Amino acid sequence: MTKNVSLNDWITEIQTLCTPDNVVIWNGTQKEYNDLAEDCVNNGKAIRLNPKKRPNSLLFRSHPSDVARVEKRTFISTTKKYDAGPTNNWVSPSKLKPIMTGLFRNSMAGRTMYIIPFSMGPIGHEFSKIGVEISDSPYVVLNMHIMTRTGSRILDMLNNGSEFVKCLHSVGYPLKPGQIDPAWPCAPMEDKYISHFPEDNMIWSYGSGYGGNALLGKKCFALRIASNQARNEGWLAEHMLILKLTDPKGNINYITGAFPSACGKTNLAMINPSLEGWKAETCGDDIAWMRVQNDGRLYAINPENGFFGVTSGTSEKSNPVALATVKDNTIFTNAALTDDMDVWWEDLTEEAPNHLIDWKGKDWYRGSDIRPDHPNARFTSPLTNCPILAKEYEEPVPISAILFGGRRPTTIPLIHQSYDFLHGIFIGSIMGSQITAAAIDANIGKVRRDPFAMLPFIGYNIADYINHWLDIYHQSTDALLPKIFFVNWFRRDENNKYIWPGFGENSRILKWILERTKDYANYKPTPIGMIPDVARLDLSNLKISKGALDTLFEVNRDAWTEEINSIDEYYKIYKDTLPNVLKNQLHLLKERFKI
Ligand code: GTP
Ligand code: SPV
Ligand code: MN
Repeated sequence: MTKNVSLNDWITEIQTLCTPDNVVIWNGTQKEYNDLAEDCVNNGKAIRLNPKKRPNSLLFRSHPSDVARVEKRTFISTTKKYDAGPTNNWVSPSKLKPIMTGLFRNSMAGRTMYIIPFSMGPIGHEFSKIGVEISDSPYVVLNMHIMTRTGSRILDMLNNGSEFVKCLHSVGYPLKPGQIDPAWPCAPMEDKYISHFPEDNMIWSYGSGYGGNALLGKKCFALRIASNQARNEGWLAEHMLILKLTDPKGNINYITGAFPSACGKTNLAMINPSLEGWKAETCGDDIAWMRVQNDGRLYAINPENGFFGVTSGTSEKSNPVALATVKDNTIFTNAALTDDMDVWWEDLTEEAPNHLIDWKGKDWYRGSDIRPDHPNARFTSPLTNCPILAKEYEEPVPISAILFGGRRPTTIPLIHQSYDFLHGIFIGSIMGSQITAAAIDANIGKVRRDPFAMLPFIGYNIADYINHWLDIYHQSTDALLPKIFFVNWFRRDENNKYIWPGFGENSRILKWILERTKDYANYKPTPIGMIPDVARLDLSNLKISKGALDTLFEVNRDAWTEEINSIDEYYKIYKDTLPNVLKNQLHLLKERFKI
């Protein structure tokens, strides 16, 4: 056992409750990783990819019902319903704990229980937090090994009495003696619970083995629990990428970007700028922990140690950096398998191979009308695989601009800037985006409000969350805080095609953004915010029609009247808790439109 009494007590309690066959403490060595990976291959849980093409890499195929986060089964369990707020599923701990204790009872029978000590953030950094995940899923262990800093170094800190977040996970599929384990065990939807107990700094996840449901350091800890810790301690835990940009003169700036799930964070974090002389480096692709420091500036650090990225759409043309990142030591989930034991996904190559094994393990032939990979298929790779990883990725970096964004086929221009920080908070609060395959949802493609790209991840009441952003604002001033922008790479034309080429070409917009943070680029005021003077935007060597540009930068009064009506309607979720800042900003927006 360990030298941490509360950890020992907890391990004993869970062992007694879940009755696993074995208990293993994860020390985090490469040998353990290799051995467990080999076990998974031998037990039919994983496929080893061709070592000549993809060294030390695995393909897992999930159960077809367990392919993404399950927002309907995700709960914030607080004593008072108010503390979960109108955007979260709430059940009181006194009701939820007995239900889940019943599910966890003997849930690990026939399985090994792994104790995974991990650090979110660099080991020992003053901003970092420790967690311990107990899980009966080898897939989770292998992924946590890549996604977090794990093992004996964290155990040492726990042995010295470090506090930790308790993260309990079971796939919810106990085995009877002699029963054969399926490749991807999980529980039926109605038994899945992804539960957060912020009052106890505790997470209980039952029934799913996939991604954010099961890798508890990620969304459950680094966003939902950490947002509670951040609120109490005066900082921010956000669903944001962190990007380092160096302009042709050698000036360095850092930006963050909050886009909803599967809306372009990883791709922007790995951008290959089309503009000559610009250099981009990755600090983080999904989560940023941010604090105002003594100089009044907002600093961000990535608490993760790996990428859990969407494969779909990733190609040599769209994202060569991601392709280099996944070249070895990578776990793929729900990609298709090629005849030479490598992976394939939609858009990897212009034409699909003739024959594949699809993500359900069935033969697939080119021309089939179903796709061979799952739209939420993912890669898990260490940060250090990324060829453009910034050398300061383990340091907090000062942020010049915050980008909000989403998938909006209409209405929202390619880029606009908020008039000031408070207007920026408003823009964050009204963010809308089409629902993607990153969560199991029947309404893929429907636009929903996703404030700050945090709708599924705010671990407390959204009104308090907005007020917390105000508190951060009051820790500094407009002049020192990042400038706030909204981008929309996803506007579509009448044929439903994206109008803007996106990816590396987004560097043109980043250039304008950085100029705006220094205040020397031209802009045009509009009722919704400041947009570029298109005549002065750097569109060198880009083929794009005048008509396309007109659409990309249009602020259409009718469309915005509809948008404002929809915001009015949406704000009703706050009832009498709508923060004044949002009321005032909505009023100002209406005034600027003379509505
Ligand atoms: P999560 O990991 O779920 O949080 O997603 P993410 O925000 O990191 O999104 P990601 O960068 O993985 O992109 C999701 C999808 O959007 C992929 O299929 C990308 O190819 C596509 N995408 C990303 N950036 C762009 C862009 O600039 N233009 C277009 N058209 N598609 C993009
Ligand atoms: C997201 O959905 O925002 C993700 C993937 O980053 S998951 O880890 O499954 O939450
Ligand atoms: Mn994400």
